[in-house]
Amino acid sequence: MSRRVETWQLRAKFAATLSRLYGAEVPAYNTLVQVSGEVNRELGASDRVTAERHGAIRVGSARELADVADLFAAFGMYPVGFYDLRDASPPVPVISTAFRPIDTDELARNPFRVFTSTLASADARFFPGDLGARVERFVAERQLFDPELIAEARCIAASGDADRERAERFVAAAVSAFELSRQPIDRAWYEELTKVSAVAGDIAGVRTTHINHLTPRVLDIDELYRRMTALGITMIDAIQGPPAWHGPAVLLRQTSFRALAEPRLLREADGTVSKGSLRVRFGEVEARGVALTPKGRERYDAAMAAPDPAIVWGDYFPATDEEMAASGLAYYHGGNPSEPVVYEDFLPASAAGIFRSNLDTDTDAGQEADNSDYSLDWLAGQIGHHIHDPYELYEKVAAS
Ligand code: OOG
Ligand code: NI
Repeated sequence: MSRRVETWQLRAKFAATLSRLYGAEVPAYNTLVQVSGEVNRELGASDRVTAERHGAIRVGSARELADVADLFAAFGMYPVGFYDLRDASPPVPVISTAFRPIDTDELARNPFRVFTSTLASADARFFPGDLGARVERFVAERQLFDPELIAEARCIAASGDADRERAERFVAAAVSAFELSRQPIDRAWYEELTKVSAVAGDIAGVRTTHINHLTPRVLDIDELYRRMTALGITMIDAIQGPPAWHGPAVLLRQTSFRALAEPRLLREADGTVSKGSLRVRFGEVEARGVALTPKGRERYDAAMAAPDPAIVWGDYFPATDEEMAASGLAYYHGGNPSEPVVYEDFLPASAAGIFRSNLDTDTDAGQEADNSDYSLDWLAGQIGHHIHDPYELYEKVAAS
């Protein structure tokens, strides 16, 4: 009799297999994983930290996101939070959520999460005239996920496990949906979209989806940054998120290396296919700190609004976990200051920064009015899944 493979094991296998695929596609990612591993080993990181990854994917419509939601549910990953990156300055024309485990036990077993963005094609500020409708038609005509894969995901999600052979087949099929396609790309269409936003080109200029990046977790991101730079890998200018300081690390700090040119086939108007290259995929690394309460988050936003947050950080945050816990600024397991609750989510400003750092041009919101009605409730209704509130989850985790 074959042993059952549980949800968390499916998730761990999915993360590990995606990581192998991405390492084969983008070798600099392997360097990042290796250097993160070295830093982590020197600092005595746990197995959870060393195995920990997040991914980023991008889809073209709520219907495609619904498939993603069904697929990820089989891995015990559920939508948490709503990020409207159109509000960033400059804006990115997407709305996003993060799929991740939500229970303490599941997070401890494997916390794999995927930041998932959907193109805001109904927002006429970015897609004026008939462009939005043309994008929607193009996206409606493609199929990112085999309906059989989604049906299998629903089945496995309902039973909560799978036998070994079925699990292997399912994980392999799920991973292959995120492989970079070798199909030729229609150059004129891709370029028309790229003029609006490089993200629009990446999402709706092609008939498939792919991993945009995978991100290992590192305990000391400043040290990682120095080592990558010393290896001759060009990192983006800054580490996104809170500054380095001697007190408790909060939320999330991230940095990335610039997207690398990858060979892609391009189809010209006359039907000829030529070899070209596109620069969209990159490597990112992150350090995670304690999750902040709404009160702590307000402090965070206020501190980050300062011209140089590093200088004023101590005016906003106490230097010990004891004081953080006592002033209700952050979550701790059972209220115990030696057991911080790790921040499992993302930061909209950093996410927009990570997007933008890898684009050659910024996007401007045009003159047309935004008649779209994107919101958390709209998105949840479209995908037929509840979108969890991160604070409710941290409250629960802290209490458990
Ligand atoms: C997602 C960018 C956001 C993060 O870690 O904040 C992100 C993307 O580029 O698709 O991954
Ligand atoms: Ni990321």
